[in-house]
Amino acid sequence: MMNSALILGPGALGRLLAAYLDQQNRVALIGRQASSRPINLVTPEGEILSRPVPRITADQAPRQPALVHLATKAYAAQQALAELAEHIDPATPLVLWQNGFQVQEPLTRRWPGPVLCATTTEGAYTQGEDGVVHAGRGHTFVGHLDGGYPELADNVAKMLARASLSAEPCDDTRRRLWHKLAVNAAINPLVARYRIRNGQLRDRPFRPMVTAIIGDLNSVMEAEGITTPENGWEAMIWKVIETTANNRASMLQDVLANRPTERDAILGPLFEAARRHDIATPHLNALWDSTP
Ligand code: KPL
Repeated sequence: MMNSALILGPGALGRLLAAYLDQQNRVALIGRQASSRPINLVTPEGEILSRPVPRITADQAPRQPALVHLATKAYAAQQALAELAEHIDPATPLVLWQNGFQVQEPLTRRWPGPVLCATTTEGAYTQGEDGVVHAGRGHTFVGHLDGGYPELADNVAKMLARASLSAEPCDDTRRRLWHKLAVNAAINPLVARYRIRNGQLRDRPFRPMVTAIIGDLNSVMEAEGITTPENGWEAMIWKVIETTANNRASMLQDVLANRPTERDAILGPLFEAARRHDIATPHLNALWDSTP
């Protein structure tokens, strides 16, 4: 059942998934333009690999794919899926890879087939028309928002792991999404504003800024009842900064490419929660004002 998966969205994450999954499964990458050029993957070890992934447009999609990985930006997800939905079986399982916590809830409720959410700390950026640089190895959790479809989540995690993308199924997806959102809130707006790689956050003058943001995140998460990561927020966030030190975060890539950013999807849910619980978030507010 796991062959012939579709990956919707030819950005950094879509190309990364296509390049890795292609080794074991039949996959196609869907974008605005079809192409017969291979995807060039630069591995974290610096190896350059050419992957002959078919690149198609939505209207060329097979009617019954085994699975669709939705790998677009959060703000583009609903529209991209609506276009693909005209061509595929509505019972097709979906895996949502978006940052933030804006599309997961509505798409899970609206899509007729099973919907899983993936949260990943893989670091990747695009290079030219056909390339992707896998800048930092991360880990992916995959599961349904309410803990449903455990077998499917297990299969998807195994498929990723077989393709050398470290992954595991989870039954606490909501919590994992909030954790990833905290990571993105602490890293992405700052690196986008100062146009730096993730690892530079470890140095002055950025380090105290990250620490202050983590303080605000801590209050919001506590009020929202999100269980703290095993070793605390600081440890989790600094670990991702460490392992993706060489990466240009997705929001920086957006700014450099003059694309809209995922500011709303990442910071929006935090502000909503802060408002609900009447919590002051001065450092997050400043981030909002300074994020494109
Ligand atoms: O998710 C990411 C992103 O770039 O959006 C991190 C984990 C911060 C890696 O850069």
